[in-house]
Amino acid sequence: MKHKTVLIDDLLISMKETAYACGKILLDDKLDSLIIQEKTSSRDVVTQYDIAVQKTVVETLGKIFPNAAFFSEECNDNTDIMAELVFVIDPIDGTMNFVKGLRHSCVSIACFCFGEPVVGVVYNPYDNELFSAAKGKAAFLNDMPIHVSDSCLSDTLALFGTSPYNADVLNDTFEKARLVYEKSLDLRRMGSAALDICYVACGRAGLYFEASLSLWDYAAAAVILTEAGGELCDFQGAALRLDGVKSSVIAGNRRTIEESGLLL
Ligand code: LIP
Repeated sequence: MKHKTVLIDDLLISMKETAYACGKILLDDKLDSLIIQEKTSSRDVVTQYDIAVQKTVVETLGKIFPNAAFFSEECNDNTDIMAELVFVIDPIDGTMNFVKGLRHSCVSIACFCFGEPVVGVVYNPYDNELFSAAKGKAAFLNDMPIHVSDSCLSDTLALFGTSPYNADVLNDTFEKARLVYEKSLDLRRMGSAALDICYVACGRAGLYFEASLSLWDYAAAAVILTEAGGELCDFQGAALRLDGVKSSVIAGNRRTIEESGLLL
């Protein structure tokens, strides 16, 4: 058991240091020399900065933990998510915000042990805010403890995502957005799922939802929200998928999730 505790502490320290280093890459952006490549559509792009951050994470953590595997938005071929040590990476969550200079993006790094998420780190370099958590050890923002709001939905802001990579969920998303808008103080679409979930974790918002997300979008923030006393489920009320298949996501406290009317 001690070995596992030491490993978890080592993971947390190394992941935080790596996230800080990657934050410097985002801050050093030369937006006038961006190389933007389309992936599945004009809404789904990757830049040289995504690749540079991913390379930094893989090289840094791979040197410290040589037996680790990596499952990243920009490179996830044949990674066994059930392996002993897997880092799940979104090099830049909020890529379109980054491309447009909207300065609301983050580096998201999760660590899975045998398929169980045990450490999450989400770093927004623009605000110098590092959200972190290790399973069973509470959640922190810049090393200060955080906890979800215990307010009812009508007293909180709600956040959502538009799943721009999946046009099939467009109508359903905006029907849900209206439903939640009418039950909350107001609605925000900020553009980074990981930061949205972390904002719920620290009580800035009471609820977040999005119809279709990849594991790397929510893996790290899910550890942080859970350790901050929050809950996550999919639109059917089931536990989020951790096998790499896309999932819908609702994040909040039990009360706001039930009050939202989002559960099918
Ligand atoms: C993005 C999410 C966002 C979602 C987009 C995309 P990316 O992550 O943070 O909330 O709406 O579809 O998944 O692609 O910028 O890492």
